Amino acid sequence: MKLVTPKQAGRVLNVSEATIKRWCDQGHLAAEKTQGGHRRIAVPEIIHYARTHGRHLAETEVLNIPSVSGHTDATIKRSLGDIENALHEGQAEKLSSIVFALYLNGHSVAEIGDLAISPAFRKIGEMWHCGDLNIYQERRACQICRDVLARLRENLPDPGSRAQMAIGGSISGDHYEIPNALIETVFRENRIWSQCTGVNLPLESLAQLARDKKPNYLWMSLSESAPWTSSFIEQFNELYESLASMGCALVIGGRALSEKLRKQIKYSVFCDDLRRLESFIKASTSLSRGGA
Ligand code: B12
Repeated sequence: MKLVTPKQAGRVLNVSEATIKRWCDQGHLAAEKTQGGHRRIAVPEIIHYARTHGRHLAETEVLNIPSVSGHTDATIKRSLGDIENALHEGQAEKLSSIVFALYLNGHSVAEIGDLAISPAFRKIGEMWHCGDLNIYQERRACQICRDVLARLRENLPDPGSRAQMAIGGSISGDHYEIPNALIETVFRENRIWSQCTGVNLPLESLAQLARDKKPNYLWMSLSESAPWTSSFIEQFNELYESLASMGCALVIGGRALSEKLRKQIKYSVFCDDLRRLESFIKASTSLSRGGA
């Protein structure tokens, strides 16, 4: 993780080096100390500070994050057209700048996913359907979106060694990566270690993964209808039972989960979007901490 000096942090947050040192010493800005006793601040902590205190970031190149100048007042509503353009034109830097700006302006990853990225991909799907977009543009849009989300995750505060863990992905026949990349990022933003293990995974392999890693949450994104035969449903429900006996929540969501199917399968929570997932995480983590 990239660390910066108080002087560099001051340049980025537009305050003096002395102010940064004071914030560190008062615990407002998390800092580590070098062996020589000098303060060093992790980039995600600076981003978190700016976001929670409504401060604009200057000289973002010091932090090695995308430039957000030109998007400092970005809101989801105003940015939607730019996100669509960046995706179908394959402009990775532009997409990064907008997503980082939205995040810095206080939008959660769940909001960015539900209200900007998902609608932008729906538009891409419509354009592809009407022949206005080539297949390579759709594939490239997925690639840059995954890269931008990975870069955002790198810049989220460390959940800490005692944090919970979430793993997940999509089952055989389902190749949709973007919902998984977003879910991974939503967990991470909510201070839960998360890892998407991939798409098109046999159910048995996900079950083995859960036995090996013993996560607190196992998510499944179901965008493409699986062959939901009675034996597959039985296998699915057995997975739920074995997760429940380990104290692991099975979190499901995605376009392919019809109401009829949901009545036949067992799960801990169904989320039709990422904001629902975020509420579930917040409720579960507050319960596990003994809160209301
Ligand atoms: C990209 C894409 C693909 C890519 C994906 C590549 C990749 N690397 O991920 C690939 C190449 C796999 C693909 C293939 C096909 N596709 Co396609 N695809 C899309 C597209 C454009 C975007 C999908 C996407 O990623 N959206 C972004 C995500 C973030 O949004 P979302 O899926 O809505 O998910 C949200 C929620 O559902 C929720 N969520 C989802 N899962 C979960 C899970 C949990 C736990 C939680 C909490 C939340 C959650 O969170 C998200 C944010 O709100 C859609 C268009 C659309 N309308 O979505 C078409 C679309 C889905 N595809 C379509 C078609 C026709 C196909 C093909 C059949 C094309 C073909 N002839 O080969 C194949 C099917 C192959 C297969 N077996 O899967 C049609 C489906 C039509 C239909 N009604 O069934 C669509 C709608 C395009 C269209 N307008 O015609 N596709």
